[in-house]
Amino acid sequence: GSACRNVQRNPSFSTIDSDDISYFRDVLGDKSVIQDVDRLSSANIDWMHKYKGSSQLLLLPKDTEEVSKILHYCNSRKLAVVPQGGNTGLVGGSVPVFDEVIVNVGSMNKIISLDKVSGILKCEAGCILENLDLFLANEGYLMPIDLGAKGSCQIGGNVSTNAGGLHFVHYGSLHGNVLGLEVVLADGTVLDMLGSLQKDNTGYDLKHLFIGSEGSLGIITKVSILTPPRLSSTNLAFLACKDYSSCQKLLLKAKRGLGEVLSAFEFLDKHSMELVLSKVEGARNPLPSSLHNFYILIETTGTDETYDRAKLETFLVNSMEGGLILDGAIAQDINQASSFWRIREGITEALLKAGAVYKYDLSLPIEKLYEIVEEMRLRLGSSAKVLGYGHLGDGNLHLNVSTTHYDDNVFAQIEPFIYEWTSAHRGSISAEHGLGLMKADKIHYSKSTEIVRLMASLKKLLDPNGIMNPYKVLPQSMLQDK
Ligand code: FAD
Ligand code: S2G
Ligand code: ZN
Repeated sequence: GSACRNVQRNPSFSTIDSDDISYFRDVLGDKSVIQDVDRLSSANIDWMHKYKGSSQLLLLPKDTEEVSKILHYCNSRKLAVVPQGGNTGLVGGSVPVFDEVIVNVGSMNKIISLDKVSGILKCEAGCILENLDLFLANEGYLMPIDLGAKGSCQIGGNVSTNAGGLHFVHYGSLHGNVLGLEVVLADGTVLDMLGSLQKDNTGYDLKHLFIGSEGSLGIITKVSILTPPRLSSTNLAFLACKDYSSCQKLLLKAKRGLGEVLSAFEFLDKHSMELVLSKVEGARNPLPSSLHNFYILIETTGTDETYDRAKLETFLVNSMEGGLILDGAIAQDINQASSFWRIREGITEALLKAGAVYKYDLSLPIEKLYEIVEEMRLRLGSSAKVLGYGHLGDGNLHLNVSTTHYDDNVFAQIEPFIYEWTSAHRGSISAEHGLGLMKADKIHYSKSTEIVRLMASLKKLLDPNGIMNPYKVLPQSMLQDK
C-alpha cells in the first residue's frame, strides 16, 4: 500500500528484552502479556491491511493503574508505545510502524456510572461503541456518535480520533459531547479530568488537547460523555437525484424544512452504489434507474411518529414537485431502514473487496465538494474507479479511488494533487479520520507552520522522549531536536 516508505526507526528507542517481559508479567499477570504470534500478527496490521508493524509485544492492561505502570516503565526504558483500541482506524495510526509495544485498552471496558437525570455516562475507554449504545437504549439515552465501525471501535479510540460519523450533523463534535477524560501521560502521570459538569470554566480546558490526539499525547483510560435522550420516532428516507446541485439544494431545504428533527444527511454517487451492489451480500438498490446519479439518506429523529412522518412525507412531495429529487422511499419498518443504511455503510467494505483503496477524507465547502471527484475522474480516466460519498450534512467528502491492484502511477496521479486542491479550496485533508501515519507529513496542507510548531512543542512537553505513537500525526522534521 501507500504507507510512508521514508520513515526511519528512531535510534533513541530501545528494543524489548527478557527483563522487560518479566517486568510486565509481574505487574500485569501472564494473561495480559501477549507474545503469541497469531494474536500479535492481527494486532500489528490495520483494518484495511494497508499498514503492518513488527511489534513483539501486546499488553492488555486491566485498569488505569496498570496503564500508568506500563507507561512509566516504557518511558524510563525509552520503549516506544502505540495505544490501540478497536483497530478500525483508517490512517495507520493504530498499529506499530516498527517494533513499538502495542498497548490495547480493550480489557478496560467497564461502565462506571450513568446519571439518569442528565444522561452523563462515565465509562472506561475500552468500551465498544455499540455496547455502550445498547446499554443506553435500556435507559432511554443514546451515544451521540454513530459510525459503521461501531461493532469494534472503542470510545477511547473514538475520542482519540475525534470521530465524526453519521449523526455529527445532529449531535455535533465529541469536543462538545465529551465532558471529561482520564488520561495517562508518557511518564505514568494520571490526569483526572473526569469531570461531569456541563459547565466548568476554571482554567484551560486541557481535555480538548487529547480529543483527536490519536494516541500521541497520552492514553485515554476513562471518558465522561453527555448522552442525548433517545427519542421515540426515527424515520429514514432514501432519495435519488439527477445531479450534485440538486443534492446541495436538498440539504439546504432539509436544514430549513426539517430543522431540529434532521439527524443524518448522507450522500453517495452512482459509482458508490454500483460498487456496493456488486460487492456487498444482500445490498439492493431501492430506487434503480439509469437517471439516478446520486442517492441521499435523510434521517429524522423526533418525539411524535405521526407528526414526524407527515413532515418527512410533505418534504419528499415538495422536493419531488420542485424537481430536486427524481424518486424517493421512506422506510416502512426497521428492516427496510437497515437495508437503506446497509448500502451507505457497505461502501467501505465494498472498496476493500474490490482491491486497492486510496482513501481521502476531506472537509470542503459544500458547493465545491463534488468538483474534486469530477477532477479526479478526469485525471485517472479508465485507470481507476473514483467514488464520492459521505456526510454531506457537515461538508465531509469521502473520496475513494479503487483499483484491482495497487498502482504507483495511479497514486502519483492522486497525491499531491488532491491535497493541493483541498488546500487551495481551504478545506481539510482530514475531516474525521485523523492524520495517523498516512498523513503525518501532510498537516501543512491544512495548518500553518506556526500552529504546527506549537503542536510540536506541546507534544515535547507532554512526551519528552517521544515514545507515544511515534512517526504519526506530526511531521518528523518538526519533532527532531534542533
Ligand atoms: P483504533 O483504530 O484502535 O485507534 C485509532 C487511533 O486512536 C490511533 O492513533 C490509536 O493510537 C489511538 N487510540 C486508540 N485508543 C486509544 C486510547 N484509549 N487512548 C489514546 N489513543 C488511543 N471514522 C469516523 O470518524 N467516521 C466514520 O463515519 C467512520 N466510519 C468507519 C467505518 C468503517 C467500516 C471503518 C472500518 C472505520 C470507520 N471510521 C470512521 C474510522 C474509525 O472507526 C474511527 O477512527 C474510530 O474512532 C477508531 O476507533 P478505534 O477504537 O478502532 O481506534
Ligand atoms: C464513512 C468510512 C471510511 C471510508 O463511511 O463514513 O468514514 O472512507 C467513512 O470508507
Ligand atoms: Zn465517515
